[in-house]
Amino acid sequence: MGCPPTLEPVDDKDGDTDADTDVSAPDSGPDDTGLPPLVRCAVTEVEPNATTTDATALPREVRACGQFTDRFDVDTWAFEVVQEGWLGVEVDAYAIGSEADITVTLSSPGLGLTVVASSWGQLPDARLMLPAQPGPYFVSIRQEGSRQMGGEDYFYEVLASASKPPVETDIREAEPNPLGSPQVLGAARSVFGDVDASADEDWFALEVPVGLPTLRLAVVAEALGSQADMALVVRTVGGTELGRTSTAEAGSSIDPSISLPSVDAGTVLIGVIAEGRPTDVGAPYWYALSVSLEGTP
Ligand SMILES: [Ca+2]
Ligand SMILES: [Ca+2]
Ligand SMILES: [Ca+2]
Ligand SMILES: [Ca+2]
Repeated sequence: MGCPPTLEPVDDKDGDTDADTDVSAPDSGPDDTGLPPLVRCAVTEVEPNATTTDATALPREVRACGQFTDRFDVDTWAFEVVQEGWLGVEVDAYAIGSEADITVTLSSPGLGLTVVASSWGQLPDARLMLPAQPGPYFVSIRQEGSRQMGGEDYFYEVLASASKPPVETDIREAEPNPLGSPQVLGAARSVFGDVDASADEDWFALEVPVGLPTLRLAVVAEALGSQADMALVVRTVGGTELGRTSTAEAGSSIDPSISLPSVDAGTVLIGVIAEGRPTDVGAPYWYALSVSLEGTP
């Protein structure tokens, strides 16, 4: 197969209205990312490719194309990470007009990594962003649910790319950081952390000064391709709970945030609590916590 001939022009996000349909002469218009325009469908899957042994090679930084021949079709792609760094894996289907609902599994058997993504943010397509060790990686793409069909309307694009760190933070969490021994934030206003173990809780101690009683906390994780499902808890040193949120209650945002208008001066304890499955541990499950203190409006 090739790219579906019925594929409508796709917004290539470079500010013009044409699509980059001619892969031999990528659009030279300005690009939001500062990176060269992506080449689309320079690689197409080669069936059969259901397993890691017959995977299609996926060059980095290239949007490759595949199609589900029927609802049981599984497509496996293989690539190599040669240098430690942030890795992004995106699979688009819905976003480019496909009928397919997808589930994506990223694995690196030698590294003991297996992570499944089926959506990100408010979109039904899948995106993974994680700090990656060097080694061979596989992306397995299948359809989700039994009502799926196959054929030319059931296509997708997959991209594996090296990435800058998706967030900048002042400090990194230091495990162990249980409730009884929280990490002191000091002047830091943002922390990078991850889910180190099953039911991980990361606790931070924040000094609330007189005159800045409004405390706002926000976690960014799933919105940027982390698979971490986190909740936030705020309590006094004495044990009184001042606030709690969870992703289930977060409304329009998947990642939790909390705003407390009048916190007494003194130390508060901030807990970032893993709510995912017990196996949701390791590099794909990271978060950034940001903290702000303001005066009464
Ligand atoms: Ca296929
Ligand atoms: Ca296949
Ligand atoms: Ca942790
Ligand atoms: Ca911890």
